[in-house]
Amino acid sequence: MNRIFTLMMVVIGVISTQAQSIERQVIGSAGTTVNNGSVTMDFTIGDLAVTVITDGSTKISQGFHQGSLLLAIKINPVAFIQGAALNPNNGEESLMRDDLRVADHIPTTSPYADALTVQNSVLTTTGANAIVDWIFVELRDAVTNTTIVASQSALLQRDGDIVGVDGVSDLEFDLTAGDYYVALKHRNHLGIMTDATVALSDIVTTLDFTDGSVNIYGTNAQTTFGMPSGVSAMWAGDANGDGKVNLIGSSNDSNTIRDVILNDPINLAIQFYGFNVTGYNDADTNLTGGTQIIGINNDASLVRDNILNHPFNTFIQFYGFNITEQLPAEVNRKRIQSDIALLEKVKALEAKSNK
Ligand SMILES: [Ca+2]
Ligand SMILES: [Ca+2]
Ligand SMILES: [Ca+2]
Repeated sequence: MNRIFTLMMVVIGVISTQAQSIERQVIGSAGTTVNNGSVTMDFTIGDLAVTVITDGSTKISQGFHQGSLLLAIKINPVAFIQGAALNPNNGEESLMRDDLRVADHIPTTSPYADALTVQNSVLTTTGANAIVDWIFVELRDAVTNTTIVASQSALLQRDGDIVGVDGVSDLEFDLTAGDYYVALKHRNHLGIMTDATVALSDIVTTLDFTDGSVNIYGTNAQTTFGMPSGVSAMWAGDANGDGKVNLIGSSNDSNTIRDVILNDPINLAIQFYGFNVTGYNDADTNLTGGTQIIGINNDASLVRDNILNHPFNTFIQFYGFNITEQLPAEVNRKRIQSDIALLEKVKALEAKSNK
């Protein structure tokens, strides 16, 4: 109590000192720390001049203290991943399948870089809000759309809602309100991005990528093949995650699926093409919980069917066709940078001629 009282006296002392000085009462535009012997004073952005006094073990706050300038952005993206939407459960044609969840194959740690985790209890939810798989959400810079400003792993529900790791909440990003591109990625589906920036704020923004209400970057970035009427989905079949779906040629997805089957420890000696590798595997393109190359609805036939049903290939039916992920490429970023450099040169020339 004595120490607090002493500190209170210091605070009062500081206040009375400052009360005589008008300039010290302004709201600070920058932060700093003043250390005066055993007492430290903190000034942060937006604070009145007197904020925190501490002797190392006790802290007293004085005046308006602004903890953070950031308001979380909230979004509710809605998307379908084709692999989980094909061959829906009877009577649930408008929902994706949750075979991975039912078979207990969804890892509690995200397969994406941030390695977020989900509680097992979240994966017990059934019905429309049951979890289909992990998905990855990016917010990109409004000027340079290859620059990822923020990203996070999220959970995809059977009805397409993309939610936080609690399985129900809107996604939150610690960013100031503003315009961003929103991109979605999945480990064996082709990623997609909004064609334009979206104004995001702490009031939740719903972005439905399935119903045409959001224009999507690129050409045929999504597919309607095998989907319910009026629903677009992210292309399935990128078993090796290289941003392409292809059946023949080097690094094709069909070979990846075959290799997973032939290299499975249980199948290594027998090399049985009909072997079913169960578990969470990127080669399981239709998310059944098993990777197969022969038999009905096998994972390689989905790759083939997608290639033959791409709008650019339905007429020719070329097996060597590649479906390419429609996300802005590095080349675009370089082009923007060179455009900026050119613009600066023009501005410099204009400034010269105006002299
Ligand atoms: Ca839902
Ligand atoms: Ca691929
Ligand atoms: Ca499968």
